[in-house]
Amino acid sequence: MSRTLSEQQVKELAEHVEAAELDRVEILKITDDYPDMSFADATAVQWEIRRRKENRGNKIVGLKMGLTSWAKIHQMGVEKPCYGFLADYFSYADGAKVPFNDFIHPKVEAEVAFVTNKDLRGRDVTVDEVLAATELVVPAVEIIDSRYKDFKFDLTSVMADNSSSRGFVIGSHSATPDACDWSTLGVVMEKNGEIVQLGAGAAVLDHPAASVAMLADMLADVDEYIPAGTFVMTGGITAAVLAEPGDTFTVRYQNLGSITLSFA
Ligand code: OOG
Ligand code: MG
Repeated sequence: MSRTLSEQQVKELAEHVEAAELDRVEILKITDDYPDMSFADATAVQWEIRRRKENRGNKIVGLKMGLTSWAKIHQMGVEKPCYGFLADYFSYADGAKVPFNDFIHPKVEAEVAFVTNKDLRGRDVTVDEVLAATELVVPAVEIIDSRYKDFKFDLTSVMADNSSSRGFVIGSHSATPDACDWSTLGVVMEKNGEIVQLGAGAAVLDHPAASVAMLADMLADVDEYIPAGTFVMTGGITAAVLAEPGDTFTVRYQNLGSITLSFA
Protein backbone atom coordinates (compact mmCIF):
# COMPACT_ATOMS: atom_id res chain seq x y z
CA MET A 1 0.00 0.00 0.00
CA SER A 2 1.60 3.23 -1.04
CA ARG A 3 1.79 6.63 0.53
CA THR A 4 0.51 9.71 -1.28
CA LEU A 5 1.10 12.39 1.39
CA SER A 6 4.40 14.15 2.03
CA GLU A 7 5.98 14.00 5.49
CA GLN A 8 4.94 17.62 5.91
CA GLN A 9 1.29 16.82 5.11
CA VAL A 10 1.35 13.87 7.52
CA LYS A 11 2.65 16.17 10.28
CA GLU A 12 0.02 18.83 9.53
CA LEU A 13 -2.82 16.32 9.53
CA ALA A 14 -1.57 14.77 12.78
CA GLU A 15 -1.56 18.19 14.41
CA HIS A 16 -5.05 18.96 13.06
CA VAL A 17 -6.65 15.70 14.18
CA GLU A 18 -4.90 15.63 17.55
CA ALA A 19 -5.91 19.24 18.23
CA ALA A 20 -9.55 18.21 17.75
CA GLU A 21 -9.08 15.49 20.39
CA LEU A 22 -7.29 17.80 22.83
CA ASP A 23 -9.73 20.70 22.33
CA ARG A 24 -12.79 18.42 22.06
CA VAL A 25 -14.06 19.95 18.85
CA GLU A 26 -15.55 18.18 15.85
CA ILE A 27 -13.77 18.37 12.51
CA LEU A 28 -14.72 17.23 9.02
CA LYS A 29 -13.32 13.88 8.00
CA ILE A 30 -9.88 14.43 6.54
CA THR A 31 -10.57 12.52 3.33
CA ASP A 32 -12.87 15.42 2.34
CA ASP A 33 -9.69 17.46 1.79
CA TYR A 34 -7.43 14.55 0.81
CA PRO A 35 -9.69 12.20 -1.18
CA ASP A 36 -6.73 10.26 -2.58
CA MET A 37 -5.01 9.55 0.71
CA SER A 38 -4.43 5.86 1.42
CA PHE A 39 -4.75 3.66 4.48
CA ALA A 40 -0.94 3.78 4.65
CA ASP A 41 -1.08 7.59 4.79
CA ALA A 42 -3.68 7.38 7.56
CA THR A 43 -1.47 4.92 9.45
CA ALA A 44 1.41 7.39 9.21
CA VAL A 45 -0.81 10.17 10.59
CA GLN A 46 -1.82 7.98 13.54
CA TRP A 47 1.80 7.08 14.35
CA GLU A 48 2.69 10.77 14.18
CA ILE A 49 -0.06 11.54 16.72
CA ARG A 50 1.39 8.80 18.92
CA ARG A 51 4.87 10.39 18.66
CA ARG A 52 3.42 13.81 19.52
CA LYS A 53 1.90 12.40 22.71
CA GLU A 54 5.06 10.52 23.67
CA ASN A 55 7.17 13.65 23.09
CA ARG A 56 4.81 15.46 25.48
CA GLY A 57 5.46 12.79 28.13
CA ASN A 58 2.33 10.66 27.75
CA LYS A 59 2.83 6.93 28.11
CA ILE A 60 1.29 4.46 25.66
CA VAL A 61 -0.42 1.85 27.85
CA GLY A 62 -2.02 -0.42 25.29
CA LEU A 63 -3.31 -1.05 21.81
CA LYS A 64 -6.80 -1.53 20.45
CA MET A 65 -8.48 -3.06 17.49
CA GLY A 66 -11.61 -1.43 16.14
CA LEU A 67 -14.37 -2.46 13.75
CA THR A 68 -13.67 -6.14 14.32
CA SER A 69 -17.33 -7.17 14.65
CA TRP A 70 -20.12 -7.21 12.07
CA ALA A 71 -22.17 -5.10 14.48
CA LYS A 72 -19.54 -2.35 14.34
CA ILE A 73 -18.80 -2.72 10.63
CA HIS A 74 -22.51 -2.30 9.88
CA GLN A 75 -22.95 0.49 12.42
CA MET A 76 -20.12 2.56 10.96
CA GLY A 77 -20.43 1.48 7.32
CA VAL A 78 -16.76 0.62 6.78
CA GLU A 79 -15.17 -2.37 5.14
CA LYS A 80 -12.41 -3.67 7.43
CA PRO A 81 -10.83 -3.28 10.88
CA CYS A 82 -8.53 -0.55 12.10
CA TYR A 83 -6.25 -0.23 15.13
CA GLY A 84 -5.15 2.44 17.55
CA PHE A 85 -3.14 3.10 20.68
CA LEU A 86 -4.23 3.84 24.25
CA ALA A 87 -2.54 6.73 26.07
CA ASP A 88 -2.25 6.84 29.86
CA TYR A 89 -4.82 9.62 30.27
CA PHE A 90 -7.48 7.59 28.40
CA SER A 91 -7.83 5.35 31.47
CA TYR A 92 -10.81 5.61 33.87
CA ALA A 93 -11.44 3.48 36.95
CA ASP A 94 -14.24 0.95 37.20
CA GLY A 95 -17.11 2.73 38.98
CA ALA A 96 -15.79 6.15 38.00
CA LYS A 97 -17.82 9.25 37.36
CA VAL A 98 -16.38 10.05 33.96
CA PRO A 99 -16.39 13.78 33.14
CA PHE A 100 -18.60 14.13 30.08
CA ASN A 101 -16.57 17.19 29.11
CA ASP A 102 -13.53 14.99 28.43
CA PHE A 103 -15.38 13.96 25.26
CA ILE A 104 -17.16 15.34 22.20
CA HIS A 105 -19.86 12.66 21.74
CA PRO A 106 -18.81 9.53 23.63
CA LYS A 107 -20.07 6.04 22.83
CA VAL A 108 -19.65 2.95 25.02
CA GLU A 109 -18.47 -0.46 23.82
CA ALA A 110 -18.26 -3.85 25.55
CA GLU A 111 -14.96 -5.55 24.81
CA VAL A 112 -12.59 -8.29 25.92
CA ALA A 113 -8.89 -7.49 26.32
CA PHE A 114 -5.78 -9.67 26.30
CA VAL A 115 -2.54 -9.06 28.19
CA THR A 116 0.30 -10.70 26.32
CA ASN A 117 3.43 -12.32 27.74
CA LYS A 118 5.33 -13.05 24.51
CA ASP A 119 6.04 -10.93 21.46
CA LEU A 120 3.52 -11.48 18.67
CA ARG A 121 4.91 -10.65 15.29
CA GLY A 122 4.06 -11.28 11.68
CA ARG A 123 1.35 -12.20 9.29
CA ASP A 124 0.34 -15.71 10.22
CA VAL A 125 -0.18 -15.65 13.98
CA THR A 126 -2.98 -18.09 14.88
CA VAL A 127 -5.65 -17.99 17.59
CA ASP A 128 -3.80 -20.79 19.42
CA GLU A 129 -0.55 -18.83 19.26
CA VAL A 130 -2.28 -15.76 20.69
CA LEU A 131 -3.72 -17.84 23.53
CA ALA A 132 -0.27 -19.34 24.19
CA ALA A 133 1.16 -15.82 24.36
CA THR A 134 -1.57 -14.52 26.72
CA GLU A 135 -1.03 -13.94 30.44
CA LEU A 136 -4.56 -12.83 31.25
CA VAL A 137 -7.89 -12.09 29.66
CA VAL A 138 -9.74 -9.13 31.19
CA PRO A 139 -13.11 -7.50 30.63
CA ALA A 140 -12.84 -3.94 29.37
CA VAL A 141 -15.17 -1.18 28.27
CA GLU A 142 -14.11 1.33 25.67
CA ILE A 143 -15.38 4.92 25.45
CA ILE A 144 -14.83 5.90 21.85
CA ASP A 145 -15.07 9.52 20.70
CA SER A 146 -14.58 10.11 17.00
CA ARG A 147 -13.29 13.58 16.31
CA TYR A 148 -15.36 13.64 13.14
CA LYS A 149 -18.64 15.49 12.86
CA ASP A 150 -21.63 13.29 13.72
CA PHE A 151 -19.30 10.26 14.11
CA LYS A 152 -19.28 9.98 10.29
CA PHE A 153 -16.09 8.77 8.64
CA ASP A 154 -14.51 6.28 6.27
CA LEU A 155 -11.83 3.73 7.15
CA THR A 156 -8.97 6.03 6.14
CA SER A 157 -10.22 8.95 8.22
CA VAL A 158 -10.88 6.83 11.31
CA MET A 159 -7.45 5.18 11.13
CA ALA A 160 -5.82 8.61 11.09
CA ASP A 161 -7.98 9.57 14.10
CA ASN A 162 -6.43 6.79 16.22
CA SER A 163 -9.57 4.73 15.61
CA SER A 164 -11.67 7.05 17.79
CA SER A 165 -9.71 6.16 20.97
CA ARG A 166 -10.21 8.37 23.98
CA GLY A 167 -11.27 6.25 26.97
CA PHE A 168 -11.23 2.78 28.47
CA VAL A 169 -12.13 1.09 31.75
CA ILE A 170 -10.62 -2.22 32.86
CA GLY A 171 -12.67 -4.60 35.02
CA SER A 172 -11.40 -5.97 38.30
CA HIS A 173 -11.73 -9.64 37.27
CA SER A 174 -9.36 -11.56 35.07
CA ALA A 175 -8.95 -15.12 33.83
CA THR A 176 -6.21 -17.26 32.37
CA PRO A 177 -6.53 -17.83 28.61
CA ASP A 178 -7.61 -21.46 29.09
CA ALA A 179 -10.40 -20.56 31.58
CA CYS A 180 -13.16 -20.79 28.99
CA ASP A 181 -13.98 -20.69 25.32
CA TRP A 182 -13.81 -16.93 24.67
CA SER A 183 -16.01 -17.24 21.61
CA THR A 184 -19.01 -18.18 23.77
CA LEU A 185 -18.37 -15.63 26.52
CA GLY A 186 -21.63 -13.77 27.07
CA VAL A 187 -21.75 -10.00 27.51
CA VAL A 188 -24.74 -7.83 28.47
CA MET A 189 -24.70 -4.02 28.36
CA GLU A 190 -27.17 -2.01 30.41
CA LYS A 191 -27.80 1.72 30.14
CA ASN A 192 -29.63 3.26 33.09
CA GLY A 193 -30.75 -0.21 34.19
CA GLU A 194 -32.12 -1.35 30.84
CA ILE A 195 -30.47 -3.91 28.59
CA VAL A 196 -29.40 -2.11 25.41
CA GLN A 197 -26.92 -4.56 23.80
CA LEU A 198 -25.87 -8.15 24.24
CA GLY A 199 -23.58 -10.56 22.49
CA ALA A 200 -20.90 -13.22 22.67
CA GLY A 201 -17.16 -13.20 22.04
CA ALA A 202 -17.53 -14.82 18.63
CA ALA A 203 -18.99 -11.53 17.36
CA VAL A 204 -15.35 -10.40 17.13
CA LEU A 205 -13.84 -12.20 14.11
CA ASP A 206 -15.27 -15.56 15.36
CA HIS A 207 -12.91 -15.38 18.38
CA PRO A 208 -11.51 -12.29 20.17
CA ALA A 209 -7.99 -13.77 20.00
CA ALA A 210 -8.27 -13.59 16.19
CA SER A 211 -8.39 -9.82 16.61
CA VAL A 212 -5.01 -9.87 18.39
CA ALA A 213 -3.63 -11.98 15.53
CA MET A 214 -5.00 -9.48 13.01
CA LEU A 215 -3.36 -6.64 14.93
CA ALA A 216 0.02 -8.39 14.59
CA ASP A 217 -0.68 -8.73 10.86
CA MET A 218 -1.60 -5.05 10.45
CA LEU A 219 1.41 -3.90 12.50
CA ALA A 220 3.68 -5.91 10.18
CA ASP A 221 2.74 -3.40 7.44
CA VAL A 222 4.80 -0.80 9.31
CA ASP A 223 7.48 -3.24 10.58
CA GLU A 224 5.99 -3.18 14.08
CA TYR A 225 4.76 -5.97 16.37
CA ILE A 226 2.92 -6.54 19.65
CA PRO A 227 5.57 -6.62 22.38
CA ALA A 228 5.24 -8.99 25.36
CA GLY A 229 3.29 -7.28 28.13
CA THR A 230 0.91 -5.39 25.87
CA PHE A 231 -2.70 -4.75 26.87
CA VAL A 232 -4.80 -5.26 23.71
CA MET A 233 -8.48 -4.39 23.44
CA THR A 234 -10.02 -6.62 20.78
CA GLY A 235 -12.97 -4.47 19.63
CA GLY A 236 -16.60 -3.98 20.46
CA ILE A 237 -18.69 -7.15 20.61
CA THR A 238 -21.90 -5.19 20.11
CA ALA A 239 -22.72 -1.87 18.48
CA ALA A 240 -21.53 1.18 20.40
CA VAL A 241 -24.12 3.06 22.47
CA LEU A 242 -24.21 6.87 22.60
CA ALA A 243 -23.82 8.34 26.09
CA GLU A 244 -25.35 11.50 27.48
CA PRO A 245 -24.54 13.37 30.68
CA GLY A 246 -26.02 11.51 33.64
CA ASP A 247 -26.09 8.11 31.94
CA THR A 248 -24.88 5.06 33.84
CA PHE A 249 -23.60 2.03 31.95
CA THR A 250 -23.03 -1.42 33.40
CA VAL A 251 -21.49 -4.17 31.29
CA ARG A 252 -21.86 -7.65 32.75
CA TYR A 253 -19.52 -10.42 31.63
CA GLN A 254 -20.15 -14.12 32.03
CA ASN A 255 -18.04 -15.26 35.04
CA LEU A 256 -15.92 -12.07 34.86
CA GLY A 257 -17.91 -9.61 36.92
CA SER A 258 -19.09 -6.28 35.65
CA ILE A 259 -17.85 -2.79 34.82
CA THR A 260 -19.82 0.33 35.70
CA LEU A 261 -19.28 3.93 34.69
CA SER A 262 -21.39 7.07 34.88
CA PHE A 263 -21.06 10.23 32.87
CA ALA A 264 -20.98 13.25 35.17
C1 OOG B 1 -14.13 3.27 15.35
C2 OOG B 1 -13.57 2.50 16.52
C3 OOG B 1 -14.32 1.20 16.70
C4 OOG B 1 -14.47 -0.93 18.03
O1 OOG B 1 -14.31 -1.50 19.11
O2 OOG B 1 -15.03 -1.47 17.09
C5 OOG B 1 -13.96 0.45 17.91
C6 OOG B 1 -15.47 3.87 15.66
O3 OOG B 1 -16.48 3.19 15.55
O4 OOG B 1 -15.52 5.07 16.00
O5 OOG B 1 -13.29 0.89 18.81
MG1 MG C 1 -13.53 -0.31 20.59
